[in-house]
Amino acid sequence: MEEIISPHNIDEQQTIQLNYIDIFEIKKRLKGSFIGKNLYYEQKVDSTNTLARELAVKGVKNGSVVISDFQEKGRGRNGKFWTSPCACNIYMSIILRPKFTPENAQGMTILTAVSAADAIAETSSLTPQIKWPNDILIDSKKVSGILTEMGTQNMTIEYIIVGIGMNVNILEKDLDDGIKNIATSLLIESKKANAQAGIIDRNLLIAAILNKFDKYYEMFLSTGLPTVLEHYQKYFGMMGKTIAINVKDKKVEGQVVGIDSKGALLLKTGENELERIVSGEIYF
Ligand code: BT5
Repeated sequence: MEEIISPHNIDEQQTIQLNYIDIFEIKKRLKGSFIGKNLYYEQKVDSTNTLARELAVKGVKNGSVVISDFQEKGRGRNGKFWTSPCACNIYMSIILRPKFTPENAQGMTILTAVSAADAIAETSSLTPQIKWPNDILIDSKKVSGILTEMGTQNMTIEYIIVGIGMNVNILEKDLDDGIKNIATSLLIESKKANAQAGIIDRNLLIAAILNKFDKYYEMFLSTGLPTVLEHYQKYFGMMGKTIAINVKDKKVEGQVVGIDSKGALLLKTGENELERIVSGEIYF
């Protein structure tokens, strides 16, 4: 396989040499019934979510997955960015064609978060935490983000795209200045525990995430989000905490008392007041 050094990873010693993602290495590890049976790989894309949407509109199969080594216009929620600088991280999107109704789509972010957290916990000695709705943190820093987008017609889902960005092998010096204080990578965190920690195999990690996704998606379809939430609790460090959250232009404060069966955050905002938050930006 061709070896590359991305421009962002060249330092004086050229210490890090990385391989491109190898979809055959991923495929042979997939255990599920349909997720990733169709794998699309592009070395560089604008955004895997954008390419996934184009493929979804063209009619590709339920469970198809788009993976890339670079994104030039990686996206977060509400027009925010996702820095995707080197062939050292994970940028991928899963295309779903569910039969359920649009209000269940938020559940996809929940089950993707628990899939990603499980995969990290299983393939490393790190302890991931989930920050509702779409962040995976390690030691309070963001290592992964999820972007769930949906195409509907007449209140029927045509497709859901679940995008996962995960900082895997990026080094601290290569993190963009804008995110240096809030972001981390699996390698950065692994090296804190063990200075000798080596490059993490992204093919293995991608397969682990997809296998977990397959498992939790089946669980979601057969028994609903509450069963998935039982697994989510393990990583959910927010229960009982008092938080402030920006919902559109409004700031809501309250105590986290749970997540409901559609994936919304439940906040106790007064003696007898409960607020149901569908999306927002949390500040502790
Ligand atoms: C997210 O949005 O966290 C969703 C990120 C989803 C990225 C994946 S990559 C594959 C697929 N294709 C795409 O184009 N997107 C998806 P949000 O919660 O809005 O967070 C965005 C914020 O995270 C930014 O405003 C930054 O503060 C921070 N951020 C940006 N890049 C980051 C990175 N690489 N690591 C950690 N934090 C980052």
